[in-house]
Amino acid sequence: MANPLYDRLFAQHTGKATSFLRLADGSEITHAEFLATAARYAHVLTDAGLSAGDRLAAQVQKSPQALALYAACVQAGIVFLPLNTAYTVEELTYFIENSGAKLVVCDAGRQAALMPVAAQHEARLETLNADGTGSLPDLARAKPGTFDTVPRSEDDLAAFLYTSGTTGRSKGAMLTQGNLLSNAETLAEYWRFTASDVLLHALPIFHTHGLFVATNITLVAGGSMIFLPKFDLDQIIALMPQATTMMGVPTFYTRLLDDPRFTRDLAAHMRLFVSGSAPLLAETHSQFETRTGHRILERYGMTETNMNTSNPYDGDRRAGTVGFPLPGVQLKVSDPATGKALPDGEVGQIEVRGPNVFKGYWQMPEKTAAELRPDGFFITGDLGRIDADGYLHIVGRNKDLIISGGYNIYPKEIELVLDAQPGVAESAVIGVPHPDFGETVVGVLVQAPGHSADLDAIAHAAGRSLARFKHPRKLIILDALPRNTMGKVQKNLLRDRFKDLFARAEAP
Ligand code: MLC
Ligand code: AMP
Repeated sequence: MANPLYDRLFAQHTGKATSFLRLADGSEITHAEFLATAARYAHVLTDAGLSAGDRLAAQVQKSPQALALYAACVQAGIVFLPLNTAYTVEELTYFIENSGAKLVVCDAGRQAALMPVAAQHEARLETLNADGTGSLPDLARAKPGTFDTVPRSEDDLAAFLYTSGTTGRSKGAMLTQGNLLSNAETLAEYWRFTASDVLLHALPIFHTHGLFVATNITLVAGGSMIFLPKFDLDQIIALMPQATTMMGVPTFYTRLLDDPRFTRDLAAHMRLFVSGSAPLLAETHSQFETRTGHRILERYGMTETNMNTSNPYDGDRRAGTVGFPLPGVQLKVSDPATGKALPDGEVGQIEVRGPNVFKGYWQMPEKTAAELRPDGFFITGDLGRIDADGYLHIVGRNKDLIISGGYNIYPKEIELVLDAQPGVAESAVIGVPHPDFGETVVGVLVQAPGHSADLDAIAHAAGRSLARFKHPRKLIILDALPRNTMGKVQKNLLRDRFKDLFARAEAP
């Protein structure tokens, strides 16, 4: 019986002594070793009582073992729910509760804090640390290195990725085997990945970009990855001559350009640089070409849809555009008020349909219905226009969202925390330009009459509830928030007023 995702990504490498992962210390893990670890983990998971369709929530540091946990879930038909390592216990509690995870895997450092949460939701808890130790690998040691793959169909769920929303509540995007597989196959071909590719992998593996785009494509093509725990400029520069491809968020590319060691020679061996998850400035694109001779290939995607569009591999990679719809993906730009398709050249909301589009939000039928049309088109919340040559330009967002260093931050979630603080009457959270992260978070507060807000205490409270990357980098007190005649806060006026707060010369 088949398990399409496991068969295509992993089973094809069974027994291969070829290198799959190269680590920063120079050691290598073969496909066969990797698959044996995954099979052992799959035994641990099923012995713990998990079966096909159950959820496993993992907040673990990036490591070969963490990736093997993903493979184990695919092989056993378990829905993999990877979580940002920056999330606080408060944030994790929601994900565990909402997903109904049967097993939580976390770093030993988080075990004490998460044990009561897991217990309260009748989930088991195992540990997996950055160095590959922990109770999960301990249990796995005695297990066989092969596992009978659990049959699945393309329509079965493979992963949940949580994405926040404009109401401040995170939604679990349900991704099927077919969603992941179709996109990996399309991209591997579109970007010409082969078994000789070596991908410099410095992205986190709890998001679409690092897990599904980078890793799944490499697996489909049979290539290998230089697998780094995080983006470390020195490591990237040292290892780039051994790689052929890299995928990154724009911050990767601006950081490289800021370093004089990043030269044409250093990038000479590279075949392809891909950028996505946030807008790449046209200026970065052209500086990169001047420095290295490479034109960065920019593509556009999101958690719910995987990748939607890409600049061409062979044709003109145009700065400031995200290229054309991928094969199999239909895209339209529609009028937000009527939903009707607009002629090319006009700005409207971007909608996409295809085998890449998710199944819906976990246990949130109204939210699914609001964004996923009955005819299969998903309303992305991004605003764009298609130019005369068919290239898509993303010109803005129809959703209140900040993208900082490739991480999505929903202002509402932060406003709820700020509004609850003593002395705060109301708040507005905005994104302002930042030289390193593209955008960063600023909180604007209005004090309650007769009260004064303690900014240090507020920053402390935010630290307890929210992951570090969501913290306002600056809190500003105003007498009142600008509002339109309907009473709606005019965030555009605030963004404009504070746009130079982090201008390059004063960047922290
Ligand atoms: C880290 N920090 C951030 C941050 N990353 N703050 C805001 N935004 C971020 N993205 C915090 C750290 O906790 C630290 O806090 C301080 O900022 C400086 O940290 P740093 O050492 O400079 O950051 P670093 O660890 O180097 O991380 C920056 C980064 C990383 C850009 C390399 O954020 C990253 O890898 N981003 C990629 C995100 C990604 O994969 N997105 C894909 C989503 S999928 P302090 O104060 O404690 O020092 C998706 C779909 C699609 O969007 O289309 O792909
Ligand atoms: P996420 O929900 O984390 O998957 O983020 C998806 C969002 O990132 C999209 O809806 C876009 O707003 C943004 N995004 C992804 N790729 C690009 C890109 N190349 N240019 C501009 N925005 C992008």
